[in-house]
Amino acid sequence: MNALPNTHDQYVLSEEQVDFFRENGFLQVNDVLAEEEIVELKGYMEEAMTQELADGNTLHKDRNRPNGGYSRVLNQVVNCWRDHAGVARYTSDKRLAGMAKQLAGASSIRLFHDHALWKMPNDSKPTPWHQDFPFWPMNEPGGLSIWIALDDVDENNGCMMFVPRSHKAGKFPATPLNGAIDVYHYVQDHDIKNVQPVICRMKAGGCTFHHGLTFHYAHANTTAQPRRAFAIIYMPDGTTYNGKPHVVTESLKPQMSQPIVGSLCPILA
Ligand SMILES: O=C(O)CCC(=O)C(=O)O
Repeated sequence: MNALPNTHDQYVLSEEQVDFFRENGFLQVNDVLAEEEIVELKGYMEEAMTQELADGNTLHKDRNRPNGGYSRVLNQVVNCWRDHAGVARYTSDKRLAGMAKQLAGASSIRLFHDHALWKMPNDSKPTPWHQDFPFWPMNEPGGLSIWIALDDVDENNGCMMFVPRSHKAGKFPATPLNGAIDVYHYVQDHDIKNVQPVICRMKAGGCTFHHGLTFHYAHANTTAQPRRAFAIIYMPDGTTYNGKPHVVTESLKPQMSQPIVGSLCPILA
């Protein structure tokens, strides 16, 4: 997909890009962050990650479990923006949220959460096929993610892959992402099993968007360097709570079937 005009105020996706997303459930957009922004965000993320590792708050502690544990798939820190004001600038960036709003076709879009997604070298495992929506405490499936590459990514270090149109196949069961179960096997009776996945290789500063119901996967990192990505999950304003326990909503205490709102899920665009 085309690079964006470097306006620094607002990014407007073309009708073709929006149509592509609506039809296929994902969209690659190159050159979303300028080089100096990539350097800055990488620095902020390293600080946020180092702090979390020191506090023992990442989901990386099970490295020696059978199947390698989740840490062999990802080192993940959720809601870096709450602890790092520099990261918060990017999490609330109106250029990024504006594109998400356009793709969702929403009148306004809220933050659900951000997360650092580091795929570490040494016995790295792929992120197995999955949909995100089954993990979210939301009734309506309008949420979407932006996944920003902070390093150049390809099949060797963990680029993403999407199954076009799989967001139209409905919601499948959620399973742990430690690589033990490949959720893709649930769709064996569905037409989408015959659809060729699309590999999204990118330069640092490029991004993909994916719908919460789109099946996606990331390759293992076979290089000697971490693969660093920053993702932000957005939800259309008015998205309601389905009661599922979730680390993001636990302090908000939303009411069943009521909109997820509050200072930790602000409107961003
Ligand atoms: O970064 C990865 O390996 C996977 C990311 C992912 O599954 C997501 O952003 O929903």
